[in-house]
Amino acid sequence: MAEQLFIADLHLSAERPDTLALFLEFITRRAPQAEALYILGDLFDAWIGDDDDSPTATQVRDALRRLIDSDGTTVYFQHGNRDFLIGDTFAADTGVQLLGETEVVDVDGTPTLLMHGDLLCTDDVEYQQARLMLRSPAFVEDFLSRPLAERAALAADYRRKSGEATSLKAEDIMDVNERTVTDYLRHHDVARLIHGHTHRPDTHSHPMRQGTAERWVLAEWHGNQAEFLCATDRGLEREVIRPTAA
Ligand SMILES: [Mn+2]
Repeated sequence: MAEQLFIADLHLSAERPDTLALFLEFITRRAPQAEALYILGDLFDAWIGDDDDSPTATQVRDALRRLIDSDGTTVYFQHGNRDFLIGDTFAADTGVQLLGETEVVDVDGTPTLLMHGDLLCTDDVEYQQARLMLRSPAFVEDFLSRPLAERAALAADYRRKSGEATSLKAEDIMDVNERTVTDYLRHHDVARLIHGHTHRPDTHSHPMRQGTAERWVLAEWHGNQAEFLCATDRGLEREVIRPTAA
């Protein structure tokens, strides 16, 4: 049966060449076997605009384009908090289809809610306020109107100042609020949620009014090992990719 793959929190950047190499391996070796690849945000450690012509941005764009054009895998992209500025130009350049911040898709026959995950962390009031400010049209318009080099410097400065932004450790990211999780599940009338962001890979059960809902949390990527989810007619399974010996 056709496979659907789910990944999140790769945090690709020039500072993590091993993770970039493993992602490129995943895209050329594993992803072509799947019908669909869902990238649930934070593919990049920072995205400063679709005109970014850095080697990392270019390599990722080219790899996604090849996967979609040559191998026929459909690729969906949901924004993370690091790469929420990915826009229509990136989608046109690569062929990926941009998703909204909540999307319900059929995963092996089960309606499944897909989210990046940061919206679930409602106990982090400071973060949610910063999130609103960073995504306001006025902030985005002003930021994108600046020269590429200035945007790169501003993004680096922001990452230095923000604790979460410099660390991949789960303890530096607040976990989800249980009540918020069940509110989203109920609102979308689903019994399964897949998300990333918290760097706490696990599978949770949430008691609902009717039955129990599953919450699958994706792992963050590292250069020596990365975990992703694969859906087939056997259900959802975790799978690991490691670099092939050089
Ligand atoms: Mn995130």
